[in-house]
Amino acid sequence: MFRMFRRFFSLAFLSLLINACVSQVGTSSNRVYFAEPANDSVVKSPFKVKFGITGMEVKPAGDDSPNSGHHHVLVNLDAVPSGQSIPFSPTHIHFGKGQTEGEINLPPGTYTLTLQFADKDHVSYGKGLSNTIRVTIK
Ligand SMILES: [Cu+2]
Repeated sequence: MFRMFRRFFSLAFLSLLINACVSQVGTSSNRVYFAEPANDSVVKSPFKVKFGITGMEVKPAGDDSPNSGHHHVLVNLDAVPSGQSIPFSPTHIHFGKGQTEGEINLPPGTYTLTLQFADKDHVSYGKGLSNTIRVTIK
């Protein structure tokens, strides 16, 4: 009888462990990316940016939906660490209406653009929900 219990509990534990692994995988598949422009492309200003996302929902700033937020494009800046607010500045562009595309105007040169996803209060989800490309404006 005791052995059966032990077996049952170890099986239950094992399935918990597997569940934990599956949800881990689910979390790490959340990502953001530039659908446009392509990395290392040469574009003319103003140029169109188009954002892609998996595993999260795009909502306007202030919206309380779980697992949601809005996009930001950071110009020549690294991802904002998780839990830090994204400042409002000319190089921190907020798409706070929940836009999934937009237009950016920059003088000629080569730039890094970092797409950064953040919550309803503009608090960053960190590097895991960011993606950096390089573009040259001619
Ligand atoms: Cu924002």
